[in-house]
Amino acid sequence: MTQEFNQRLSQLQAEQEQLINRKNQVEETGNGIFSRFKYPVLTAAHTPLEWRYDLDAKTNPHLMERFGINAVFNAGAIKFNGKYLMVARVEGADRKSFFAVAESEDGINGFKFWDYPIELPQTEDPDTNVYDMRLTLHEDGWIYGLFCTERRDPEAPSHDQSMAVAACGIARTKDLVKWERLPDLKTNSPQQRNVVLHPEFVDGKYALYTRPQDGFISAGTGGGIGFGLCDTMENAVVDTETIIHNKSYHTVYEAKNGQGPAPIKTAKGWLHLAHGVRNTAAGLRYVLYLFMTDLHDLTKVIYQPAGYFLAPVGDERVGDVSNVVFCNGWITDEDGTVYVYYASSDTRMHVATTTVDKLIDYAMNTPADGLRSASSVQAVYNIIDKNKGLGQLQEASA
Ligand code: M1P
Repeated sequence: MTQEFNQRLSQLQAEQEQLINRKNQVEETGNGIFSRFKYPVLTAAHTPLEWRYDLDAKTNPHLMERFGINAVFNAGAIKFNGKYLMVARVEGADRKSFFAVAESEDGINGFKFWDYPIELPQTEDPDTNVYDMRLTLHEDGWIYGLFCTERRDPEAPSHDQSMAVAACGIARTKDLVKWERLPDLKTNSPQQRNVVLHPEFVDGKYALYTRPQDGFISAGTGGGIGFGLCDTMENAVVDTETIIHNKSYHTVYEAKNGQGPAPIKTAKGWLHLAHGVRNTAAGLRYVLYLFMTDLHDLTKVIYQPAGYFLAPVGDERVGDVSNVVFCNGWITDEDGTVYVYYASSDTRMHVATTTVDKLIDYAMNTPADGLRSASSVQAVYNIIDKNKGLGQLQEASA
C-alpha cells in the first residue's frame, strides 16, 4: 500500500512540476494587436496538491483526492513587489468559488499558487458564493477587491433552488494576504455584477463602474456599463448610475455587457476592456471588446472599434460554459507592455500580450461599428481604396 501511495505521489508531483515549469510559446503572426500564447497560464491542475490531497499514507493510503478543484478562471491581476499576481476564481467540485493568489516572475510563465487560498471575512449576511474579483490599487493607498457575492433569493419559492441575488462585495488589503471586508455596495438596481473601482478620485469621490441587472442571468432592463460616484468605500452607496456604454442591437454586446478590469490611463484617454454577450442557438457567446473614455469626462466614450477585440478560438471555445472569454485582470508594465489575463469557457486562464501604444492605435484607428452591413462594406472599401492608392504610389515611385 505504501508503495502505491509513494508511486502515485511522485507521479503527481512530477506532473505538476512539469506543468508549472513548461515554457509558454507565443503563437505565430497573430493580428498585430496582441499576441496569444499556446498554453493556458493557470488551470485547476496548477492548484497545490496540499489543497486537494491528504498526504498522510496512514489516513489516505490510496492517495485519493479529498477536495476536488473543477476550474480556475476569471482572475483579477496586479503587479505587486515586482511579481505578477493573479487573484483567481478557484471553483471546487462542490461548485463553490473562492479566491487564491498565484504569482509569476515574468507574467507569462511559472504561475504558482500561494500556500493558502484567501480567507475572506464575511459580512453579517454570509456569502453562498463569491467570484470574479477586480483589483484596483486606488490613490487612497488601499488595494481594493470588488467581487460578486451571491446568495439565494429570499423571495424564491422552495421548489426553485436556482434563484439567486448577485451583489457587489468589497474587500481591501495592503498585502493581498490579510483582507478587510467592507459592507456590500448599495445601488438602486435589484442586482449587480461586474462592478469595478476606478483607480482615481473623481471630484473627491470614489468612482465605480457598475452593471445594473434585473435578474441573476438576464440583465433585463439593465445590462449596460454604468458609472456612479460614492463618498466612501466603508459604506459604499451609489445613488445615481449613468450608463456609459449600453447594449446595442445586432452587435457583440446585444444581450449584456460588463466592465472588465479597472481602466488604464493613457495620454489619449482611459482604455477600457469589457465583455459583450449575445445570444445564439448554441447559447450565450462572450467576447472581449475595447473602448476609450475621455480623460476628463469618464462618462464620455471617445473611441470604440467595431466588434470584438478578442474572441474564443480553438480549445478556448470548449469548457464548463463554452464559447466564453472573460477578462477581469490586466497588468501594465513600466515599459508599456500590457498583460491581458483572460479566461476561456469558465475553465482556465490565458494571457495575451500587447502594449499601451498598440491598444491606443487599435482604439483610435479601427473603424467604429456602422451598425449595418452596408456600413461594414463601406469600411472595407475605404481600406481597399487606400491600399489601391498605395499601389499606384508604389508604381509611380518605381
Ligand atoms: O458564464 C459566463 C460569465 O457569466 C457571468 O458574467 P455576466 O454577469 O456578465 O453574464 C459571470 O457569472 C461570470 O463569472 C461568467 O464567466
